[in-house]
Amino acid sequence: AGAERINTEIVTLTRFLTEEQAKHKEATGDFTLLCHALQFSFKSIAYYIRRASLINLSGLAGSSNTTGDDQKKLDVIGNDLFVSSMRSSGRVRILVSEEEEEALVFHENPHARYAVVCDPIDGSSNLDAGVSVGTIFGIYKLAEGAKGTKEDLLKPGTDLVASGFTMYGASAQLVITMKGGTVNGFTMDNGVGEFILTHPNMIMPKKRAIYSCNEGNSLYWDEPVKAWIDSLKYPQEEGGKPYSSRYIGSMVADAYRTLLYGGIFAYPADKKSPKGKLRILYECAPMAMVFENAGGQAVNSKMTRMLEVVPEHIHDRSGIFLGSYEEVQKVIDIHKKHGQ
Ligand code: P6P
Repeated sequence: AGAERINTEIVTLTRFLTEEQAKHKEATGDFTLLCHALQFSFKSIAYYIRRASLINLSGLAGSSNTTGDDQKKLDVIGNDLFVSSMRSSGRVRILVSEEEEEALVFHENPHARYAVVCDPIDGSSNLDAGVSVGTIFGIYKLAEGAKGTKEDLLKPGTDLVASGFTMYGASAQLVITMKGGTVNGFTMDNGVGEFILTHPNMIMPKKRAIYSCNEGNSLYWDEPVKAWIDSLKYPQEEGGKPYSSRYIGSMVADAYRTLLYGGIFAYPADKKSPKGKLRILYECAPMAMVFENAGGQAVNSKMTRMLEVVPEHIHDRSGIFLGSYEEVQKVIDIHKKHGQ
């Protein structure tokens, strides 16, 4: 009596997925099994990232990926782990990865009904500096009779059935959301080898004076973007205070902070990257769904709702403004003022 009672109401990701499945009477369990394979790949990737410096996994793999980015050894290992986990789940028909030029069609899973898009290790250029990197993923359900070709994936993010990311920071943090659902954050407990629900029903602050972008690109920005940034740095309203700048250069880390604290992350399309830098399928759309389900919003450089943007090819890029509802609204309003 009187002893500190420990919290025995522990919700693991495994239990969370079981309870989610129970809400859908028509569920076959395929989605649940796919998510178990997903969580296994996060655990495996986390293991190698933590040991990278110990077993000489840092540094370049001496190869480059589909778009000429130098591949780190961990990029290759992360991709191989992810591909193997998705293939062996038996529930994935087709997989698009930043590290694979072509979509991978799993002929051994001819009746599988899901397609997965992913960036196995996003932000890996920061790895050797110990910066948090992450895996970004999205899950699409294939239409009846789909042939399982990459065209099945040239869809708007509104078709996503689930999306999220895992950030490999002090501990592995998984954020996942289902279509029309809430956003839930899980923290990896290495002691029991489970993701534990630590951030149920994440709701973003409506506004927060933090902006996150690479101002080293200012020279290339168009007028509305420059006007927006200046309005944050040199507030015109009486008593207005300048925003804080926070930029890590790893999308998952910048996105996770923005989701928790509020504010806005931006990677605008500009004169140097006219289509933007970040990829629609496995960076922009999955993040946009998480942020919308947490009460925020996400638009591209034309101020189109990010989830309605359809990629022209599987590695297509886009500008993106992602964050608290009112912070993104400021960008939209300034673009309207500039006639865009
Ligand atoms: P820059 C990392 O290389 C990445 O793909 C994202 O994770 C990150 O947000 C962005 O590029 C950083 O780009 O041009 O600021 O280095």
